Amino acid sequence: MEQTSKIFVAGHRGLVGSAICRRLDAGGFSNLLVRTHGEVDLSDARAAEALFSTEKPEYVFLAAARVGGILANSSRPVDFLRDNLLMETSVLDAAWRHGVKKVLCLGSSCIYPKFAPQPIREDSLLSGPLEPTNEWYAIAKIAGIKLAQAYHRQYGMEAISLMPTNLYGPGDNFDLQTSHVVPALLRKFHEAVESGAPEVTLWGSGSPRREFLHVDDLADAAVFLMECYSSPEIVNVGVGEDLTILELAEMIGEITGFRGKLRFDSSKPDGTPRKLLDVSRLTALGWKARIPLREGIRQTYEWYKRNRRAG
Ligand code: GFB
Repeated sequence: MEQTSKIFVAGHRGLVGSAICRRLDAGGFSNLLVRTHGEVDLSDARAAEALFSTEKPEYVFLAAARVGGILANSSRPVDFLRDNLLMETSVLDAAWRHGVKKVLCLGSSCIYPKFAPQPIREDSLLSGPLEPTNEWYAIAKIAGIKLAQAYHRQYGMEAISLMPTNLYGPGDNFDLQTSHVVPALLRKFHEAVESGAPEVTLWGSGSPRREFLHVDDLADAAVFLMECYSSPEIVNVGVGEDLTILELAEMIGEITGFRGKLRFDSSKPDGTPRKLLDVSRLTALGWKARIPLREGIRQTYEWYKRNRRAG
């Protein structure tokens, strides 16, 4: 990418898209194209086609997606399957029709089988059954990977796909029904400290293991791969280590100053027992995550408090 290349960041208001914009700005890329969902609905193929035809972007970061935590995924299957399929299809097709030089697609570690050998290598894709709580989203993201590979194979379009592990960071969704675990726990602990509540309730058993990547690290990896990677083979993006949800809760308790008890609501799902990514492909390409989990969560907590006050 040249610093003046026209770069479309689809989904620039989301957790990932906003981090990619920050990273591109910091890198001196000055010709970013962004549109809100209200301006252009990317799940509408005609709207995507009109945008590409008028604006002619040269590079595309496809960060627009319908995303959410374990409960949102299992309770709104149509939104997660349909909306993601439509967005991937319209953006990849418009990109091909209008001669985009390269597209970067974002998947997720939940595309891998529920009981994939750990750490999970990229070749585990489609080797076993999926985790039922997020199979709708996973199927949409697998279709996105295959569609990108298909455009590469049939038309020679450069389209690469990254599989990030669980993400967190500034700009995350803190709604307790639809969020992922890190923002949910930051909010629950913060509100418990504020109100003096003696306990906080977590979902599931606390025993599942998860790996967490700061979204600024993901954005850095995305720009790195956009510049130096062109294979249609997918690439995992993670930190290479994980912890249990209980350990995560204890860390967030320390950061927020919560000293009460933890309770576990076993009526809520645990999801997959573990999904630690094997990051050797990315490491061999020369990229490594830099933000330690405790520091990243502390910084996200500061962001949350500032933005909560600002309403
Ligand atoms: O982050 P999370 O919603 O997503 O949940 P997944 C991770 C773990 O934290 C699960 C537990 O075992 C939850 O039961 N947990 C404990 C909580 N307390 C809470 C809470 O208050 N809120 C939430 N949300 N979780 C998602 C997929 O799975 O991961 C998506 O559904 C996507 O498709 C995303 O892939 C990265 O890691 O289980």
